[in-house]
Amino acid sequence: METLTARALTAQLADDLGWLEQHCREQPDQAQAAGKLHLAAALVRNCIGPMLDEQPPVPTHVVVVGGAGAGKSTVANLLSGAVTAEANPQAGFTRHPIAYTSSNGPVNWTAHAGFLGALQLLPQPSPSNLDEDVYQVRRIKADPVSGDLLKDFIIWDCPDMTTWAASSYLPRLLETAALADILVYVASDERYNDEIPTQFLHLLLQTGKPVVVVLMKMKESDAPALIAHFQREVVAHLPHPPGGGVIATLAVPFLTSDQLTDPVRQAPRYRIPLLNQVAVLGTPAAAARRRTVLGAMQFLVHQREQLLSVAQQDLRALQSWQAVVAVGQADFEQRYLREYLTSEKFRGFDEALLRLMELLELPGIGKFLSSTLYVLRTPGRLLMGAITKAFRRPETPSRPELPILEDALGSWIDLLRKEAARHADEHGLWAHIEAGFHHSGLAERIWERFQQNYRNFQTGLATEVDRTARAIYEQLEKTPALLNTLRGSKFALDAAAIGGTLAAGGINWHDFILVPLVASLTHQLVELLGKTVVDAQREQTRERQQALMKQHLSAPLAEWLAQWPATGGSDFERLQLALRRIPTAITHLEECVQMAIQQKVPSAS
Ligand SMILES: Nc1nc2c(ncn2[C@@H]2O[C@H](COP(=O)(O)OP(=O)(O)O)[C@@H](O)[C@H]2O)c(=O)[nH]1
Ligand SMILES: [Mg+2]
Repeated sequence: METLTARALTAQLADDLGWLEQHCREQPDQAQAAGKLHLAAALVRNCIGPMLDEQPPVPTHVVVVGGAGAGKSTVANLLSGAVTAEANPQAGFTRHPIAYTSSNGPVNWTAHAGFLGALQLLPQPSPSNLDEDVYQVRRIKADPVSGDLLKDFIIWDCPDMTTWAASSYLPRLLETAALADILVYVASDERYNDEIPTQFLHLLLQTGKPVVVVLMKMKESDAPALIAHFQREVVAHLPHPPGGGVIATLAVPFLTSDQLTDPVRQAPRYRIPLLNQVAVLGTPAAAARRRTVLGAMQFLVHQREQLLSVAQQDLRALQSWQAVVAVGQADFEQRYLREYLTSEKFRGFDEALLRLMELLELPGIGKFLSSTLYVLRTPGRLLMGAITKAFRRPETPSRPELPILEDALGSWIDLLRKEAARHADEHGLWAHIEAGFHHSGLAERIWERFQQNYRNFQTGLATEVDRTARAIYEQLEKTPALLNTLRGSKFALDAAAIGGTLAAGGINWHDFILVPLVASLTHQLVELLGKTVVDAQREQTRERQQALMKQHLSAPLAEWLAQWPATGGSDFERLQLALRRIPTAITHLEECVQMAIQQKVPSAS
């Protein structure tokens, strides 16, 4: 179960990193970042995966890398002790990785699932210049003089480090370099400081692997000076992670053709120091492998942000799309408020106002008194009514809601379409959206969404308005004490005003005008208070309706639009999946590695 989980995890992480690498290669100026992603995926496949899968630490992998014509194949021969690597003056002759191992060395080490990623094991020996996604294993008979280094070591000869561009052999080189427990970096006298190989070396050193540098083809007398120079000019500027870094710089001066054809017997002076370095770094094998795996893990942890940063352009494009969606949304909501809500009357509230006034009239004997007052108020009421009517502005009939929303949506869609066309050549995401409008009926789908959401909005709204209007008088009905106080106050106000008017002037002919007028005024006052309460509720409802529209209609639509480019199996959906999964997978993998290493420590020591 544990193994299965770890295996699934490494497979998924390698897959996500691989996807990101491909995505990265489709963008300009990202070749180096793509290389780094390939290396990361290859470390997961070739170092971490096998270790979690209980693969034994033997054989130890020694990988020879360097620039074109530097002498890699020559060094591979020095190490293996057999002249089987085709040293060739033609640059880029070696096109796929070739492993050299003893004929009685370990078997089955290639069997691990995912070993060397896309590279297939060639079933029969082939020339090194076969330009395919393959690797081959050449078995060498042990030489009595050279000893049998190859019994526990595999020596890998690799394609050249010449470019970051996605030439077919760059991924093959990175895949094999990731496998290394020990790296041998070869540079020739005349090109020891070439930019591209040095950049590769810089990257590879970040994996914590130990590197042995071999400088080739100088005059023997120049060797010490060249070594010093290389250390000062190159090594000093390279990373030195714990356990890794450039461990030694060796010189192999220009060899004679005899030495080239029989390095074991003719060039032991140069061969033995090299073998010693490799043997020291590779023994014990378990410690070497632990260093490889920990280094790979550290690489993933430290480079996590950088690995994901290749998606920055995509995220920026997605954010700018989302900003355009938000501008459209704000505009849509504004139009609804301006063109519809502001002039909407909420007729339900006028009814609520009537009910409220009715409630304030006194029941029983009070009703008689109220009726008297009602009669008294008649002239005033008629007068006020006439005044109000005279001064009320004619009502402009408000436009129905749906056409306003449809117009607003139309402009929103126009904005999106226009922006998509404007930015289409800037980033694939915008091109994808433009294609969405042109070929996948994006506008129609927006309309469909809108209609669905509009129905939800209407249902939500009907219940809401009804509930608020009812709540106004239901609240009063439910609290009789408050209602009676209000009724009493209104009556007292009426009575006091009338009484006051009479007392002030004695009974006069003009009281017949004044008393009804005052009674009417107090009623108007109370009605105004009631109206204020109801109007405040009406205003709240306006705001509430705006909020409901946002909740049911514009916000879900905006959210759907904002995410649209990253749905429906698009590249951006895959991208987001990778971005989400990679960091957690790395954290999880780190725990697995720590656990596995702790379990292995007692048996290793
Ligand atoms: N005479 C001589 N030729 C060398 C030496 N090192 C490399 N070469 C030649 O330089 C060419 C490129 O070397 P090779 O090992 O194939 O480089 P690679 O492309 O890095 O694998 C070949 O023709 C080698 O024979 C050396 O020390 N002496
Ligand atoms: Mg070669």
